[in-house]
Amino acid sequence: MTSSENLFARALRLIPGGVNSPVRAFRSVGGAPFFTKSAQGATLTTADGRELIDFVCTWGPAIHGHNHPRIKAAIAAALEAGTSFGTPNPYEVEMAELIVQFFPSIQKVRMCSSGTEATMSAIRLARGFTRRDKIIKFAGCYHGHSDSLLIKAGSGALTHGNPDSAGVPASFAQETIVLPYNDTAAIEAAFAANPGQIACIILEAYIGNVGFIKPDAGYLQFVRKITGQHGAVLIFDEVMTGFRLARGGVQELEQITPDLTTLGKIIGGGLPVGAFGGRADIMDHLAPLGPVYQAGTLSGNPLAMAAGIAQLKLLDELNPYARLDALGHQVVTAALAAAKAKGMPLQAPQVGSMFSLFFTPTPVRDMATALTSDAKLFGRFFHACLENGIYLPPSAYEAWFLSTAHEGAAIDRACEVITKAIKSL
Ligand code: KE4
Repeated sequence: MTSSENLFARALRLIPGGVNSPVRAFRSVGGAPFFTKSAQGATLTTADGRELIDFVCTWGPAIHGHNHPRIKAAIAAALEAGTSFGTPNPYEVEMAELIVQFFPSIQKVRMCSSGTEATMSAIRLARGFTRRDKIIKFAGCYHGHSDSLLIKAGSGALTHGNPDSAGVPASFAQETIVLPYNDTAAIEAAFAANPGQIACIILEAYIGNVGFIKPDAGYLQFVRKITGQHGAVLIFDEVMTGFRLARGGVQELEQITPDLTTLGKIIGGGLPVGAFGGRADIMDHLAPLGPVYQAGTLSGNPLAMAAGIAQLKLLDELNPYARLDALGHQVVTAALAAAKAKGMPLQAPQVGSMFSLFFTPTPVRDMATALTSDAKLFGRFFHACLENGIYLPPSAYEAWFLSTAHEGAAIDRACEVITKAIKSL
């Protein structure tokens, strides 16, 4: 096995940026990415033989740690029967039954192969169901890379967004209204300025993609109420938070019933997966029943379903949420204590096994306040941790994740390193 440096040099010749997903390239923290040879529990083993305690957890799926024996065994058993059939298979039915059991708001569900597919399909479904074109998303929320959603906040609350990515036609961007998160007046104004035109609001109810941000008290209840009043579909994007923050995600914590929910990550047990589901009267607009087309060669893939079923059953058996919250609290408590001792401003929002550190004196409640965080300082912090065997998300604007496998030695070691790293800044 060659070194990360050698692998990266070869990758750069053939893969744009040397990576198959941009955040992996370390562009915002500097330096070159390492390549992972294997993963077990809370640990990654790099191509250079280094062992790193992992706070990315493959961006969420590894809630029981990497390569869990139960999930590995489930994949192996499914593999005996083949890898893909292109027909309905028994695993899909079992997965659908588990999802509706965990998420009471989901009456019907459709599987796909990524979170991007799930949110893209949910928006098309909301547009087809309401026969309206405009959608509302929030600055800082990331819902995958479909054209309608790669739109950054324009200036002012009601401005139609400007494409965040080249290649998104202005005609697409004009249908996406980007608002500041945690701002109820902005939502009211958007509905008043676009009467009868808004198909849906899609949001990360707890944001994980600009760092971790919680909603103000009552905000989500407001969003639920105003979408109901205007006949707009409320989509909770729980690709990241679903099954992670609670058995039934944020909608269980907040006791809110969205119209549609998108899922991914954990339900694939580490294999490619996505899902969207919700009210049956909306879902029944999907082909082959209704006029909204959506499809996928590998949707409901038996290996991914078997892995996800094993993962969800393990969650049901272990009910690890209090343990995960204690672990997350242990990390942010250590970081805040180290920053306090140094007189360094630090925000450390945390719920369960999702949290992040913002190097700013400003309480973080939306993208604008998140961007007051010192990203350069985070880069130095990131590398001080990596040098001492702790791998954090390689961006100041991502949520950290941990797993049940972090309990014990790994979390203690991580708190030690994080404390020392903050002191060294
Ligand atoms: P995927 O298409 O990457 O499976 O899912 C898109 C997506 C949708 N919704 C939410 C709330 C998400 O967090 C994501 C993907 N999350 C990123 C982490 N910030 C994936 C990491 C990456 O892009 O490589």
